[in-house]
Amino acid sequence: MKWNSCFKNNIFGPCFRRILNICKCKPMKKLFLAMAALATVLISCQSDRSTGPTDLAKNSIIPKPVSVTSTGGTFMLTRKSDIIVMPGSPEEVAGIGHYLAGRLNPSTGLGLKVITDGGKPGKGDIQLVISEADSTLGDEGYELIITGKLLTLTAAGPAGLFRGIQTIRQLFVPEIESDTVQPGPWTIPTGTIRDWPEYGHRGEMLDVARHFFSPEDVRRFIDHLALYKMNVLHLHLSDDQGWRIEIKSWPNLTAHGSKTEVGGGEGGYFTQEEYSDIVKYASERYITIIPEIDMPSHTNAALSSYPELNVNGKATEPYTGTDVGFSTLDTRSETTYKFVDDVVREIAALTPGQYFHIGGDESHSTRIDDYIYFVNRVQDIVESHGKSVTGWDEIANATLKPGAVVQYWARATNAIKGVNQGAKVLMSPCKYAYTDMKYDSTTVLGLSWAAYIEVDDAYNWDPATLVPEIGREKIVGVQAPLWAETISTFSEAEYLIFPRLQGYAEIGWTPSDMRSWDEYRVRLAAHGKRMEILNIGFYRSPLIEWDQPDM
Ligand code: TNX
Repeated sequence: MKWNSCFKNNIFGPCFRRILNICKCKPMKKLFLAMAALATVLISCQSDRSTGPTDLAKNSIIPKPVSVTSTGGTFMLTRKSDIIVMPGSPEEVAGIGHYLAGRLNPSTGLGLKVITDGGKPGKGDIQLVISEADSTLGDEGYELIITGKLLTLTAAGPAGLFRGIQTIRQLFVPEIESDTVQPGPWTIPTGTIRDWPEYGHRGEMLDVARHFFSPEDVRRFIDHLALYKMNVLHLHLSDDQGWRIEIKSWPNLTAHGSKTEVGGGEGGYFTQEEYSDIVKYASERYITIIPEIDMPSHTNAALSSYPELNVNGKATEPYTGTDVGFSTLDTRSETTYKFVDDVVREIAALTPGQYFHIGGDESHSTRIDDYIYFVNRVQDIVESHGKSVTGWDEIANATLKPGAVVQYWARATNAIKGVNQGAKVLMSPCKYAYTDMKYDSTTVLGLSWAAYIEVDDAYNWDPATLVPEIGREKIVGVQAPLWAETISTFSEAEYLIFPRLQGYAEIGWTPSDMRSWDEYRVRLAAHGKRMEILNIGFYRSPLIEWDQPDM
């Protein structure tokens, strides 16, 4: 019997005994045993490389999929693999195919092509199918059937296919994310994944006002949101320290109001063209941009750009500190409402999403009756431009319009007031979901007024039980804000955002009874390498055993 087959067929017993008998002395026996162990390891490694992983249940996908069934085989991408788009699919599906090819080709070097002319799928192909047959999947759900021959991704519409592609990415080893050719082989286990989100709103907020981040930074961040199946990016576009979006009818907002940021840096702003490019880039990833103009407080950048917006008619000085609540628009002046109308009109015209965020937080220098009058009028303006209102939880003190969404960040009593008026709630509780909070007392960046939020704190909460009066049916989803007082580069932003973002993504997607920290932390560990390859400057939490292999 050959040595190789002796090991491969695992019939160690007779082979071993015979040889051990031949090895008369102890050192020889020991040497033989050591060689045998080494050979076993080498052979098993080699067989792993040729057959690949076979247990789909042992995946590290974040957010955790709703259902996974393993069939114990292996699917492999090869030079013959292509991406097949079924004829008759909406045009967008070919775009999604090209997005997938763009993710897979740089690292695999396999040159997968997108075939749209009705070619029959062959071994190693990925097939993208639109079918409404399975209504459980909803708008963003998908089904992935992986056999030894074919990988078939089915969804009711393009958004579901796009989410499913993120699962395909994560099934491969982290090196799939590389932008240079890696050795492979490119194998994944066979089986079926059926998956859909718990909540329709899963997002992050980026404060580009306290410090400005470039359109390139924002686009890169959108790519990272996409990888974790998030679907909303809320942009906090104005605050005391800077106005960050071009408004053509009020040009001094950017000519003057954009030139500052916390600490005295040069600030910046998005031209309308740049903003539209961001919106388009996000929508190609099935991510909706929610623009926020924070009012009536958090408005010093506007107040210093236009004297007529101030109660006393005098422009304020630019502000580069970190206090809050000291500024207010003149809520009883028609000029203010002309201003708000122009701003909302111009931004709404560039924003396809349903919501316009009116801020409304921390208006400590606005009298409560003025505040309520203001929020009520601004809601009318937002509605007149075809958008629904969303705002920080304080807006629930006004009379909310049907369809309004209250973003709970600080006061449960406010959120409950909103619910009692029929509004829905977006969950951003500052004690769990504020990504500008430090991880612990040693974190250099960030603030700590709400809490220290370690990676387990960020994961271990359930939006549906956080506030007993606000049940699951009232909640639209989860959003984690990143306030930018203490961060001035995007790699600093990444340090605070990752790896808490993965937890928020999973809270938003995976049913709470399927989530457990002990199981999640093992999956998260496997994302360390992936984040490294993607150059995400994440926080290496001591709670996670990083550097484990991906599967
Ligand atoms: C509170 S959260 C704010 C922001 C600050 C943040 C800092 C909210 C609606 N308002 O203006 O940037 O705290 O953590």
